[in-house]
Amino acid sequence: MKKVGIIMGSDSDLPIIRKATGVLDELEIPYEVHIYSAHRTPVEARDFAVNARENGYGVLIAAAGMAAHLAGAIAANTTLPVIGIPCKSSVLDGMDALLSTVMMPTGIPVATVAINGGANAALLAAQIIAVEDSALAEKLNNKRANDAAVVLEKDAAVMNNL
Ligand code: RP5
Repeated sequence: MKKVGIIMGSDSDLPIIRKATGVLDELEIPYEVHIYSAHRTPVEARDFAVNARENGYGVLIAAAGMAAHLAGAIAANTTLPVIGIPCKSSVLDGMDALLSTVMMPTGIPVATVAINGGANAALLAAQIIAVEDSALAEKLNNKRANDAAVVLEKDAAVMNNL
C-alpha cells in the first residue's frame, strides 16, 4: 500500500496532526510525518514534494496556519494529490489559513478540508488510496456504518436525557 505523507509547518500544529494519525492508525494505513515550512525551510519542503512519488507516497497531507502556503507549495512540486488542512493558530481564528490554502490558482489544485480538519484529511487520503484497494474500501464502509450506529444510539437515548 502507498504511504500517506503528512507535513506540518510547525510542531505547534501537532494536535491537529494527531487527529489525522489516529484515523490512519485505525485504518492501518502507513504514513510518515515531517515538519517542513514553506517559509522557514522552503528547500526541504520542495525536496520532499519533488521526491514524494518515488519515495512511495500515494497522497500528501499538508497542515499549516497563518499565511498557510505549505499545501500550495507542496502541490506546486508534485502531481500526487495534496490535501490541505488550514490550522487555527492566530488571532484570525484560522480564516487566514483557510483562504491561503483553498484559493489556489488554476492548474495546481489543493483539496482543502475544514479548519483543523485533521480527521477528514486522513479519511479523504484513505478514500484516495481505496480507489485501488478494495480491502481498504471495505474498512471505510465499516467505519461509516459504525459511526452511523453511534449516532443512532444517541438518537435512541436523547429523549431520556431531556
Ligand atoms: C505556520 O505558522 C505553522 O503551520 C503554524 O500553524 C503557525 C505558527 O507556527 P509557530 O510560530 O507556532 O512555529 O507556519
